[in-house]
Amino acid sequence: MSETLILHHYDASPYAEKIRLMLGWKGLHWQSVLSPPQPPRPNVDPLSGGYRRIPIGQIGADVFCDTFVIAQEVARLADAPELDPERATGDASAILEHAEGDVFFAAIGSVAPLTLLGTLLRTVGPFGMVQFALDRARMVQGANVKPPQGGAARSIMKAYLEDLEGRLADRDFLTGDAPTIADFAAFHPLWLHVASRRQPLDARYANLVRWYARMQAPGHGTREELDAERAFEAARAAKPRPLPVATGDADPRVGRRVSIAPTDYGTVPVAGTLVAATASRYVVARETDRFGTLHVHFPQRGFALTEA
Ligand SMILES: N[C@@H](CCC(=O)N[C@@H](CS)C(=O)NCC(=O)O)C(=O)O
Repeated sequence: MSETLILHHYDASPYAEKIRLMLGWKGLHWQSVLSPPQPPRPNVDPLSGGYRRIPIGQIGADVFCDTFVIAQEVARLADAPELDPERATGDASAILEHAEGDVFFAAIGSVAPLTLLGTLLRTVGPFGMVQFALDRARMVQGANVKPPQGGAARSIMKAYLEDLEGRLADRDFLTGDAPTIADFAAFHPLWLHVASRRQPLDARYANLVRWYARMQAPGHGTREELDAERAFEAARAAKPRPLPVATGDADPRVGRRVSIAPTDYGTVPVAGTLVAATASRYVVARETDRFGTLHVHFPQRGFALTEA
């Protein structure tokens, strides 16, 4: 079984940038399948069973939804436990949660609407811009979180920049001398902010500006472009890997038909049979005509499992 990570993503995706930089820091070779910036995503929907967010990871017949589990896979492939979000505690865990909570949405909500439209126009063209804006408006309407906008979003961003600037006063990375998952999680909303505004970080935040450059310096590792058919072949040719072993009491729902969906936004469910539940992860088996059995992995955190 090939142990190369396939990343289904699009270049402008900030969550994907978090993973691409982790791959770069660890000098890993990985395979890239480019997805459209909004559903439908024929390159990956058949594998995931309809999970709507990006990025999605794939190793053979195992499919990884959400950067929590993708980061765990990168940590495993690189033998780098500091990249595993399950191991983040204290400051690292607080930074991660904040960056991927309010700050992620504030990074966009704080940008003037006309500037944002200009950025979209340059990135995806006029037709793409309309499609994208309609898709995201629908996604936000159906969400269980309310993204901060305008003044509220700007205050969140200002406090975030100041907090990171202070943390970096006496160290190269947020929790010490080397980057951990906290640095990658803190980075990607800033990357989104910089890209959306089309302006570099304010030079007043000198520590932050240096850290931002440091984080980007290694690049993305060795990226090999694949078309979707090659990723499908990899799924067809492999069997799912052995299931993780749960510690503690077995989840009574293992073996039952379930559906699983994010609780915050993009809440499209995936259906299958629950085949494993560890302290942090669910694995759902999907029987498909096209690829045989696939195992789709989700974090427990931020996802709701319902019995079918
Ligand atoms: N918690 C998810 C969040 C992923 C996320 O929000 N991704 C954005 C793109 S960066 C997304 O999927 N937006 C909607 C879409 O692309 O359909 C993760 O860590 O993977």
